[in-house]
Amino acid sequence: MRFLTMSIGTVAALAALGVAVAPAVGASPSPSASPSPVSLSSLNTVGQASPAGRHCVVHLTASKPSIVLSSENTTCYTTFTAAIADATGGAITNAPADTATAMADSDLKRRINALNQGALDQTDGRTASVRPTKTPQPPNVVGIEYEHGNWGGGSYTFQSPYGCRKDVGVDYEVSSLSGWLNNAISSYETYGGCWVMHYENENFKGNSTSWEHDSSWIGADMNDKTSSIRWS
Ligand SMILES: [Ca+2]
Ligand SMILES: [Ca+2]
Repeated sequence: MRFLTMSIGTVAALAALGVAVAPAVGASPSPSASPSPVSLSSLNTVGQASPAGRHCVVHLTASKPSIVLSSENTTCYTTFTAAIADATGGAITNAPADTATAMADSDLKRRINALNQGALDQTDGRTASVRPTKTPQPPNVVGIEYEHGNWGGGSYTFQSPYGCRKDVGVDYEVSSLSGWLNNAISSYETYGGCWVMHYENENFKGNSTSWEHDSSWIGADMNDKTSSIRWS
């Protein structure tokens, strides 16, 4: 059961921003299944039929742990396989092409979590050994957000330099979603020892979920309403 923080006042209708961009700069792995990123402008907005290219990766950085989704930090692909290859820095290139199949793969989850050094034990949701890296290591994943329930449909994978740390209140946050992800999230997962909280409005306002690891269904109160997210 989730605790809901009731908002006071009128909730402003948040239009999908329809970001029009070129593919993000940078070397992304190019698995054969989907070598080319697609621009955010080619993706649909909420309520339209799902086109190809709905699997996006958001690149969070230590220097900017709080972001607004934009072309500067987001790259989208036609398959989940390609998105996970990007998000893991090329460490995992054989994730299933669709999310529902991928999330039924417990070994895939283990491998994603293994990116976070020493972070395999999530029994208490935390790991003592997760901390800023001293030496270069592969990118981590803090969470994946899904368009539909049961981890289906399009996806947004949030890549980070390291997982969530015990001594940090909020490790990463997105203050404003955009494109099709805004008001579309129906299920989610976390990795790297992170918990996630979803908020109805931008800037962490309005109703919210509680801090959770994952959910196959965000619940009727928050379904297709999330506009900002925090990981801790
Ligand atoms: Ca949805
Ligand atoms: Ca919203």
